Amino acid sequence: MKSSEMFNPTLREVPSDAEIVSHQLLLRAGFIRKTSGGVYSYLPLAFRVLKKIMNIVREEMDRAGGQELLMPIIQPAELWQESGRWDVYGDEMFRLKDRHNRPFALGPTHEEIITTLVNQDVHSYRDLPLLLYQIQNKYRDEIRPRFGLMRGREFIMKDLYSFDIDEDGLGISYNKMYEAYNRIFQRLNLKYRVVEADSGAIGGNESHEFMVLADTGEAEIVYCDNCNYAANVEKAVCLADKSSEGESAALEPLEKVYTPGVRTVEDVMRELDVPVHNIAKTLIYWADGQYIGAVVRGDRELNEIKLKNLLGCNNLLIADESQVRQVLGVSVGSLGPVGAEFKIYADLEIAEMKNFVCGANEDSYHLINANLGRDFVPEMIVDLRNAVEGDRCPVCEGLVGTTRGIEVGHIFKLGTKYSQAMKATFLDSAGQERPFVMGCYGIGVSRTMAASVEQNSDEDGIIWPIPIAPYQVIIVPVNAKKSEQMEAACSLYEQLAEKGLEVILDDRDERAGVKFKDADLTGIPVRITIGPKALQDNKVEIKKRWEKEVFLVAIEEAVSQVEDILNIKE
Ligand code: 9G3
Repeated sequence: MKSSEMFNPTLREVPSDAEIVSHQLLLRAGFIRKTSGGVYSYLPLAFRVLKKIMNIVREEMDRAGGQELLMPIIQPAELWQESGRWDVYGDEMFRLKDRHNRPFALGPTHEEIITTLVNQDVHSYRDLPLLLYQIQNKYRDEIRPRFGLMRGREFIMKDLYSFDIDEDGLGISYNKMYEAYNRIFQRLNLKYRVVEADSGAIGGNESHEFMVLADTGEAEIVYCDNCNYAANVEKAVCLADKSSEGESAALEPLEKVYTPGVRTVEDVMRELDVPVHNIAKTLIYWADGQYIGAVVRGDRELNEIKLKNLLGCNNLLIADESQVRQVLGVSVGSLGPVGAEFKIYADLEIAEMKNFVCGANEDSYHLINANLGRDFVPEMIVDLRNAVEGDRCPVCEGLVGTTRGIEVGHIFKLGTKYSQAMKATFLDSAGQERPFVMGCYGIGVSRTMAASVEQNSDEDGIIWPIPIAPYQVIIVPVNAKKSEQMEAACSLYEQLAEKGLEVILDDRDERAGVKFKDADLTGIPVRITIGPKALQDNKVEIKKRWEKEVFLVAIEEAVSQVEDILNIKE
């Protein structure tokens, strides 16, 4: 492809709303353009990258026994009503009506469609297991689409669904996908980590996420280098702290103290001169129609996912200042578990604390020397907080660290949640009717492209890994007007193309500096420069995008040198 003929509109300035490097560089280098908030056009270079990612995904899905199909984007409401999910997702679903006023959604995912499809045509255990997948656009009306391709409202997903006879079969299908995903992310040259994950609203009981390691990732990962435990912070288990075990500090008498203007944990620390680990923080939630209180140590973050799973509720909303005032007649800064009129759930650490400070459920007052058991009895004492760096690993009790990641893959054991709700059954070997045992497995294809840029760039632009680079080689004649340079460039171009390589010839009448800058920005792995001086000695210059140095090679050697770099052998 000649640069002069390419649709590759680059930008000098980074649009101000592009916060992360992948968004900035994909825009600047002319890979994507915003069509609407969270909705992007993939320009030719991006589409080449996407096709390469899709092909790697496809190869590994096929190798694992998957069969590719393509389901509709337009999905009738009835199927979602059958599964009970039509009313679960609210405004996140793009909803539309046809001319007869019948309701539809733009597919956010395809559990309902595939379950219906398989139920219609699969009747016997002999037809199982079945692994079906597609690669397709998905639609989710995110409240805040952001970070370019990371959180779009339209995005490309590979979704595979497994159908098995029983849990053992599901285990086998799940492991196949686990292995296939590892192969995919290795082939994509990504630095990633597999972590235990919460299944969320989708249901089921085992789930792993594949996280590309990046500081800009939205997910927080808790990991242990001692034993390899790794989990999303949403899921990471916190152990009860045993450090104070055996200590039997005397329980001091509970006392109410006047604390005007004291609202935050910091205020309490300062005004009452207590360390933060001796303060209990109480948060009020509206949980499916009732108020409940959750208590964690002053310096801890409450983990809403743990609380939600514990309560088994659909809707969990924190009560704000005005709701707390209205319902409990007290400011949020004075909330506490002692004498509370609602159920209290206490974090494990609260049970270990002695003589702590908490709100008195009365404006301008706190309690000192509060103790769980003596002064209040919670509904439950459970792990409710977010894990932090330095916590004990729940597996080996070593110290955990934390890091950030971009979720590019997520696999779930669904069990029979969808097949039961949708009455999707088969006949087992004894002629018994049984629901399919299902799993679902997703890869964010467009997000994976962005994640790759997030991990592979420098101050000059993108550095595409060879397996997904839009083109592998760019040839830059220093002066396109000089016929001997252009002739050498064209000859090399033909030879490389003959070898099946994907090559750009920068034939533009631009200064060499401009062409080098664009080649760097675009991230093409290998650059061949043809300049007047080297050409006199029959030499050209080769540069790898990920190294600073250039080296000269004889022009007849150039093709085999490039092949070596790209590691393509006949
Ligand atoms: C919805 C909306 C948003 C959603 C869902 C449904 C997330 C929804 C979970 C999944 C799970 C798996 C197939 C491939 C692997 C992942 N957001 N999820 O079900 F209606 Cl609006 O999509 N799906």
